[in-house]
Amino acid sequence: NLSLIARPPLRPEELPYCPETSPFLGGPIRVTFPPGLTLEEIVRKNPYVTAGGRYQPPDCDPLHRTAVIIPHRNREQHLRYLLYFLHPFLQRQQLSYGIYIIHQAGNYTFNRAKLLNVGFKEAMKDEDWDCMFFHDVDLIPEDDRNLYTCDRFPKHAAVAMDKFGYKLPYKTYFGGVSALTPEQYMKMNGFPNNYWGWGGEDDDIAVRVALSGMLISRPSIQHGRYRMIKHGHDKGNEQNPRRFNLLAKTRRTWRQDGMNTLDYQLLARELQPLYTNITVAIGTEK
Ligand code: UD2
Ligand code: MN
Repeated sequence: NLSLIARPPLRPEELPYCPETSPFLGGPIRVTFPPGLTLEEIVRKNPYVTAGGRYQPPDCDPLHRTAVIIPHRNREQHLRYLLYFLHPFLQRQQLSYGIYIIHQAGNYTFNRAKLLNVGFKEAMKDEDWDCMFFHDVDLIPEDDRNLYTCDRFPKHAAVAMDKFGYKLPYKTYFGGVSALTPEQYMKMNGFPNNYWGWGGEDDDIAVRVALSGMLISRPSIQHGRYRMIKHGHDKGNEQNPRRFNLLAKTRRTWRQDGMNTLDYQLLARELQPLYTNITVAIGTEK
């Protein structure tokens, strides 16, 4: 019975600022996957989340506004688990936040980085976010102290994943979860639009960070821990055979490919209870 669900209270005019460190942080998170989890159950557990997957702390004025951008196609179960963990996690950090699912329409080869560019553009239409988190659908953060806020430099957050033995696989690794301010994002002309299929786009992004004169910031190995939900290779996201050639040219191409050349067709924008769904046609490889 929906009428029994607690409603967020009206927001008083003046709220004190939220504290620098949230009192709700609990440290390590026990990540297990409840069988038969439904979206309705997640909605019930997050009564303060409003349409489109938005949230404001009820009793203090947040210091940070973070948009979480998730590239997606055909990973409904992973999405459910991510939402189940991410909503309470972000609330414990006392953030103002919104969750955006960027859904690639059609069956053509997947393009993660281009979807992230679309997510950036579409999320910024809603609000002046001060931090964008670019988040794989299958990565669950395992520690509350992995703050979903931005740093002085582009942040690579997924530094310690179970699949890599909880350490960085290589020094310039930038995959999984990363966070940039809109200024940092525009300074590097966003992400590449021309990586179709699996691989290489994360390394290209790391190269763009360096080429635009920035460093990589990272949480500690104790805090930046993630579990990746086990999965096989997706149909429609085969290894990109061009990735090495593209990477060799990034130095020459990054200014001509990115946010300044992004084109796509917005097919739908829906305010779901737990997220804003952006369905987009992003075209095909040229
Ligand atoms: C690694 C990186 C990832 C990316 C990818 C290469 C990790 C943890 N992550 O992921 O950031 O650089 O290599 O492209 O090392 N997706 C869909 N549907 C699909 C295919 C992909 O939703 O059919 C999305 C989804 O958010 C997924 C992400 O794209 O998490 C990356 O794809 P993946 O999980 O198949 O690749 P993986 O785990 O090797
Ligand atoms: Mn994955």
